[in-house]
Amino acid sequence: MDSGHIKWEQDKMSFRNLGEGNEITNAECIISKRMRSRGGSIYKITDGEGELEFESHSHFDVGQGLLVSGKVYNDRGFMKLRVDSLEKNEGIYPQILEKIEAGVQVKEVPFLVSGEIPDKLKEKILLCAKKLLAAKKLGRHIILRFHNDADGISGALALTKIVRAYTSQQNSANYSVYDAMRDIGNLQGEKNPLVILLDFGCGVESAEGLKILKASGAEVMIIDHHPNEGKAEENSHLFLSPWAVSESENASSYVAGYLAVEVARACGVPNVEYLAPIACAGDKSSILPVEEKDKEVAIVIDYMATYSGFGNKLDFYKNALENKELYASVLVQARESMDRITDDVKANMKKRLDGPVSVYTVDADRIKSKEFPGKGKITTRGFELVGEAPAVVLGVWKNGLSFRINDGAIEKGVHANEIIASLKEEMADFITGGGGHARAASLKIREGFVGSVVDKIIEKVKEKS
Ligand SMILES: [Mn+2]
Repeated sequence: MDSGHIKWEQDKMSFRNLGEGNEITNAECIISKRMRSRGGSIYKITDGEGELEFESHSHFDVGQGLLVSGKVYNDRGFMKLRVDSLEKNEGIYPQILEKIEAGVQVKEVPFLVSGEIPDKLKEKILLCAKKLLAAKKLGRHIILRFHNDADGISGALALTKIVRAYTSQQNSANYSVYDAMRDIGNLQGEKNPLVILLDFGCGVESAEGLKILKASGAEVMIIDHHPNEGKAEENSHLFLSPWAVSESENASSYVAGYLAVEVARACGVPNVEYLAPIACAGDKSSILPVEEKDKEVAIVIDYMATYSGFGNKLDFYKNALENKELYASVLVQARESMDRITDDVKANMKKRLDGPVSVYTVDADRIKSKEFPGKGKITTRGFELVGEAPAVVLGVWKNGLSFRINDGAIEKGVHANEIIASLKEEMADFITGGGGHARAASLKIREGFVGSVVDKIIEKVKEKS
């Protein structure tokens, strides 16, 4: 058989430049869409450069690789294929995906934030954009897991303006082995799925889950701004993180929602910019101007996220933000809850170290709060009360604590993530988990040992200042 001849013909015969009457032989392609029609289905196929349609009574899944032969005809303006032969082929997906990714056009718009970090992230932002646009063209199956706060949720709202995805709320900063098993289970039978983790996944406690997910064959994209202590680049295929290009503790301020908005803008999504300051408001980042309205939206999202469970779909938030009455009512409740705790926080706050960097604790178990505001927000409220002098505020409760550290203390080299890393080594028996940013982080501690961990933290702050 003259296989060279067939190869030559295929090289010439791209779906892009096919016309009526052309014949194709064993063309490699992928089904990118299935539409019902009377008595059967219309399938859209792509060879990575162009698209064709064919009708069939057989069932094929989206993502199925095929070798097709047939003749092209014009059906009221659509180029369709009268199929002579058709053979399933599982091996060609990656090369066609690669072709599509190489061919999609992204928009190079100036970023919303200028500076070294966004400049260095440009290439990764464009790669994420290409991957998502190509995924859309190919009808790829996508799972989008987003962190359950204003940053993660506004980022997810931005990404779903690019592609349709199965969205699922993640009520933890770690991607656990359980999470991996659940995702792998849900992905059974899906061809070349893409899993996106947004605003979480960088911690050491995510590494094992990520390894398993990656080994399952899913492609993994991580968009996160948490310090990359879990070497997430090794356990993912595409890693968009300010920590990949910077070691400054300010890297964290390039929040996940902001990064997602830049990806959406590179995809040409209009009117997506408004989500970036909401993400910044939620995570207290000042890379963009944040207005009162952004803070409002962030607190509404945070309030709703606190009361909603794992796996929550994104539409829940989208609908609430569009429903004026619900939005106003949630805002009132959230603000009242925040105001209500202020006196409690003042009463339960103690100065534990008076020095160049002071340390305060807030006993979060004594604050009358239901689920909202949670421990982190209680700590933040304490933090807002201490003023400008270099300070560390620790919200403490029976089996954990939360750090908030201000600029003055950061400048003196007091970084929560570094303290946590050394505590994990020195007090491995007491500390059961934790992580976070230089300015904001949290620890899980065995009950009964929170006091000794606080003492140790005070010692470490003293050493630095
Ligand atoms: Mn975040």
